[in-house]
Amino acid sequence: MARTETIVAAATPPGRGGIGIVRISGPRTPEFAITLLGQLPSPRVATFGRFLDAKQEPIDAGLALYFPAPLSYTGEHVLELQGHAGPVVVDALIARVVELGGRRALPGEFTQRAFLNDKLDLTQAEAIGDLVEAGSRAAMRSLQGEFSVMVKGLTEAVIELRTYVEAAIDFPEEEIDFLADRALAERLQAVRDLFDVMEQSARQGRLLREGMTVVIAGRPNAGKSSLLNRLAGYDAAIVTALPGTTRDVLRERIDIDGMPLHVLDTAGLRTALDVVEEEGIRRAQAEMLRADRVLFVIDAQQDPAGHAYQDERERLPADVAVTLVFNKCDVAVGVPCADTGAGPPRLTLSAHTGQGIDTLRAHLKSCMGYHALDGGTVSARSRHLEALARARAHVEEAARQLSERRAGELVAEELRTAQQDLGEITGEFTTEDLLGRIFSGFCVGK
Ligand SMILES: Nc1nc2c(ncn2[C@@H]2O[C@H](COP(=O)(O)OP(=O)(O)OP(=O)(O)O)[C@@H](O)[C@H]2O)c(=O)[nH]1
Ligand SMILES: [Mg+2]
Repeated sequence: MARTETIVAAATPPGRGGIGIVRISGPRTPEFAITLLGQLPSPRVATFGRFLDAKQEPIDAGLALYFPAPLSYTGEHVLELQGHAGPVVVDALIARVVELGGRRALPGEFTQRAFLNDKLDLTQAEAIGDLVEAGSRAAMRSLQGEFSVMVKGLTEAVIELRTYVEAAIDFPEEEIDFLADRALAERLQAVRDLFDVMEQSARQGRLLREGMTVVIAGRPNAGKSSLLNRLAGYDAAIVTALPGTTRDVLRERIDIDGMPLHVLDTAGLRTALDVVEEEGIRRAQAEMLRADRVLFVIDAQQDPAGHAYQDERERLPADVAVTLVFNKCDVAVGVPCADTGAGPPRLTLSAHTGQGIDTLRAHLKSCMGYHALDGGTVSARSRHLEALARARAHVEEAARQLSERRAGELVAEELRTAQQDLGEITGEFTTEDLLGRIFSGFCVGK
C-alpha cells in the first residue's frame, strides 16, 4: 500500500458528543491544512480556525493541531481538526479532504503507518488493538462469572437457614430451644457476612467499570516517581536523586490488561522544608483520602524494616487499603520482610530494573476484582444491587425477629422473601413483569 497517500478519518466515535475529531495523515497534510484553514497552524499549538469548504464557507469552526513529521502519532505530517461532534459536520469535513485528494483511511491504518514508520513495535500496535477490541470486555466477563457464583452461594446459605428454622417450627414443643440455639445465630451471622462479601464485590464491579484510583505515597526519594514511570511505560514524572523532587500531584491513566487504573504520584511525606513542599504534602494527603488504594513505597536499601510506614501510619486515612512496596531491591542487601499475613500486603520490586513489576500488576488486578473465574452471565447492575439490598433487609429483619421475639414463623417468612429476592438476580423467581422490564432496556434489533 502506497504511503504517499494522505488519509483521513474520524478519530472520535460517530454520533453526538462533546467534540468530533477528524485526523489527517500523510505528505499532503500541510497543503490540505492551508486550503482548509487559510494557513498552516504552528506546530503542536492549538489554533482556533474555521474549516472552509470549496466556496470558502465554514463547514465548522474549532481547534486545529498540526504535528509535522516525524513528531506525530503516525510519524507523518498529521493534522487534527477538533470541531463540533455530530455526524453531519464530521462527514462534511472528511468529504472535503477527499475532494482535495485525500483518501478515507482503512481500519487501523493510522496505527499501521505508525508501525511502518517505527513509531511503535508490533506488540505495541497489537496492544492498541487489544485494548480497543477486547480488553475490558474479557475482564468484565470474569467478574460476572464470579458474581453469579456468589449469588448462588448466598442463596444456598439462605435456603439452608430457612430449612433449619422451618424444621424447628415443625416440632413446636422444641421450637423455643431450637431458636435459642447458638448454632442458629451463628448461621444467621454467616449469611450476613456473605452479604458483606457480596457488597464488596459489587463495589469492585464499579472499580472495573470506572477504574481504580491508586495513590503512590511514601518518603522522599523512595522511588515513587520511578514507579509511576515504570507503570506508565514512559517518563511521565521527573526523577532525580534529590529528595523532594516531586511537589505536585501527577496523574496517569494506565491500563492493565484493559482494566483502567488512575495512578497518582505525590510529593514525599516528611516535615516540609518550604511552603511549596508543604502544599505538595497537603495535596498528597488529600488524594489519599479519595484513593481506592495507597501504594506506600519504601526504600528497601535505606529502610528494610519499613519504619517509614510505621511512622507515617497514623497520618494515613484510617480506612484506605494499603500495599507496602519495598523498592530498590536491585541494590538492597538481604530481602526485606516477607508478607507475614498480618498488616498490609507487601511486595518487593525495583522500579529501576522492572523486577517484580509484573507481580505488582497482578496484585493491582486482583484488587480490582479480576479473577480467572468464568462462566456466569450475571453482571452487577443496579437491578441486582437493588435485589441484594432488599434480600439483606429481610435477613436483618429475620435476625431481629429471632433475637427479640424468638418468633419462628416470622423468621422463616423473612428468609423466604429474602430467598425470592435473590432468586430474581439469577432469574429463578423472575416474574413476567420483571422480564418485560429487563428486555425493554435492550435496543431494537439486538
Ligand atoms: N537502584 C535503584 N534506584 C532507584 C530505584 N527507584 C528509584 N531509584 C532512584 O532513587 C532516586 C529517587 O527516585 P524518585 O523516583 O525520584 O523518588 P521519589 O520517591 O519520587 O522522590 P520525591 O519525588 O523526591 O519524593 C533516583 O535517583 C532514582 O534513580 C530502584 O528501583 N533502584
Ligand atoms: Mg517523585
